Formats: sequence, C-alpha cells, structure tokens
Amino acid sequence: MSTLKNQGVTDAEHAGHLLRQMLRVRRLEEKCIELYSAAKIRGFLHVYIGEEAVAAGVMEALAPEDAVVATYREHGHALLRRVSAGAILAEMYGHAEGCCRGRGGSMHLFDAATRFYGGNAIVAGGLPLAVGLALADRMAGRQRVTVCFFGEGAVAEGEFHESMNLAALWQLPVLFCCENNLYAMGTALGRSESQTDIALKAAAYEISAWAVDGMDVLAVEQAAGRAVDAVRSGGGPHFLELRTYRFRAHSMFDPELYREKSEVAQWMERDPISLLQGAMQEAGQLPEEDWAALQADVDAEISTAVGFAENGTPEPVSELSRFVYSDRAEDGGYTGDGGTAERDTRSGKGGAEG
Ligand SMILES: Cc1ncc(C[n+]2csc(CCOP(=O)(O)OP(=O)(O)O)c2C)c(N)n1
Ligand SMILES: [Mg+2]
Repeated sequence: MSTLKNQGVTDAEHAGHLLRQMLRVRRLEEKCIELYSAAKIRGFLHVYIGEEAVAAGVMEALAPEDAVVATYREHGHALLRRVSAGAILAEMYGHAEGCCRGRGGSMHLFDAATRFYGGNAIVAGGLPLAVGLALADRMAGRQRVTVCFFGEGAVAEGEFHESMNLAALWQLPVLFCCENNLYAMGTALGRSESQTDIALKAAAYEISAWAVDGMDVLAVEQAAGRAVDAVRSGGGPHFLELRTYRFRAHSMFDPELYREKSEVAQWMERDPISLLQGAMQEAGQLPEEDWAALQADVDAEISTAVGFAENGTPEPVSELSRFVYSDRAEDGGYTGDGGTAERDTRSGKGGAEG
C-alpha cells in the first residue's frame, strides 16, 4: 500500500529532506557513471539508481551510534550515513583522500567514524559481520542497533541462513534489510528460489518480518522506524523485505539481456524521487522555485566533491603494506570497544596509527 497516495505528505519540511537525500544519491551516481565512462573511476561500479528510497528511509531511523553494513551497491548508504561525497568519490579515484585512502574503491567504502562497516563485495558476506557486531553490542551491554543491507540474491547463500538462525537464537539487535530488486545479476528470483516470499524465509527463523513498498520512501521510513524501535528495546532481530528495482544494469558490464525494456519502463513510472516530488507538488508543498533551488544545491555539492576527488593524490607505493596488519597490537591489542574507536586520520581525530 502506498503511503504517499493514501496518507499524503504531512510534514513538508521532512518530506523535502527525504527528497533531497534521494536526489543526492541519484546525482552522485549519475556523476559516477560519467566519471567511469571517462576512465577516471576504474574497477567495478554498481549503481543504486531506482533504489534510493530504501537507504533514505531506513537511515532516518538510525542513531549515530548504530552500525550499518551494506553490499557493493553502497555509495548511497555511505553518503546518507554521512560519509562525505568528496571522500566517496576520492575513494573511487583511488586517492589517499578517500574514505579508505583509495584502497577499497567503489565496492569497499568503509568509515569507522560513522560506523559504516562497508561495502562488502561477497554476496551475503555482510550478514555474519552484522551478527558479530550485534553480538559485540550485546556482550558489552550497549543499546545499539546494527542494520544490514543485502540483496535478495543473498538468500541463496548459507551465510544468510546461518546469520538468521544465530541472530534469532541469541535475540541479537540486528535489523536485516533485504533489498529485493528481483534480480541477482541476470538471475530472476523465481528462477533460483522455490519460495520467492523472502519475508517468509525470515519468519521461518522466528524473526518478525514484513514486506514494504521500497519505492515509497515514507513507507520505508515508517517501517524502519517501527523495526528499529523494536530491535533497540530488546525485541530481537527484525527483518524488512524492501521491494524495489534497479533502473540501470547490474554493473557497468551488463548487456541486460535477461529483462524486457518494457519491465524497466514500468518500474521507472514508480521512480521513488518522482513519486515523492509529485506527491509534494500535488499537495502544494514544493513550489517550482524550491524544487529548482534544491536541485541546484545538490548539483553544487556533487560538483565540489568531484573537484575534491580530482585534486586528490594517489597513495605512494611506499605505503602499500601499511594496514595489512593492525597497528593496534602495539598499543595493547583489544580495547573492548568492538573495534570502533575513531581512527579517522583524514580528520585528524583519535587514532592509534603509527
Ligand atoms: C559469494 C559470491 N558469489 C557470487 C558473487 C558474484 N556476484 C556479484 S553480485 C551478484 C548478484 C547479487 O545479487 P543481489 O544479492 O540480489 O544484489 P543486487 O546486485 O541485486 O543488489 C553475484 C552473484 C559474489 N560477489 N559473491
Ligand atoms: Mg538483487
């Protein structure tokens, strides 16, 4: 059921904020495609275009101390978790100013300061990581939530089932967010799974799970708010199946022979940005000049970020073996903070780096 249609947009300022967040992700990734085509960004690149309402809605429910784990389609998650567009682009350029000093690239964005735990290229690889983070919080008595984003392709992996089971058995504070965009590379969900109702799979592990219209940012925000509250107050793991669609190819190397253009066009009619923009305009909450100003603001943010990335510097080869092993052992090993102490040398804060 569409929240946008049925409830209208009640809080114009907040709706404007959500619109801005989705547009920031869209414009950042449109720029990434351009830069990739110009060979400024190399390696793999998977864009989230079409799925922005999922990250934008879920992030609203989180507190700064919560943790986020994502997949290789994670530029938007990092941006909305407050990793700057400049640090993200510089990372894709392979520059030292990037959030991982240019060592991770598009698929491995990571930022300890915002508790953004990747950027994981292995399908389902983020799930056990999220369960481990939640276990650490449980053992340390912290009231934090770990949110784990993953594609529906992950449900075919053993790690999915192992993670569901342990999270439920130990009642760990994790919110699983399955971004069901119907395809895992070229494989449609129904070609690989006998049970395509993903929320039901989680329910089989005694996890509260429900499906949400992932193109409706207000519906996502509402569901995520409810789920995060339940997890934080000790209700054990929760699971959202966010029904969405990617408008672009799987990655930059994908001729898209597995789906009809008409199917893509049909989903594009439910573009999450246009849906919210349209609902706000209909409610008289988005005058033309405000919409133009919002777009200009976002364009300016992205163009500043491109400038930052362009002016960055590659890591010197002499630094190549740095970080292969943690510097931490030298200062006493495990500190009991779950490995999340701020070590962000980009900002000069904290850190035990030699
Ligand atoms: C364990 C593992 N197997 C295979 C791959 C290759 N691979 C990369 S992306 C992908 C599809 C994943 O689809 P899904 O989980 O639905 O995420 P989406 O790309 O749709 O966001 C596959 C099979 C991989 N990265 N990891
Ligand atoms: Mg998928």
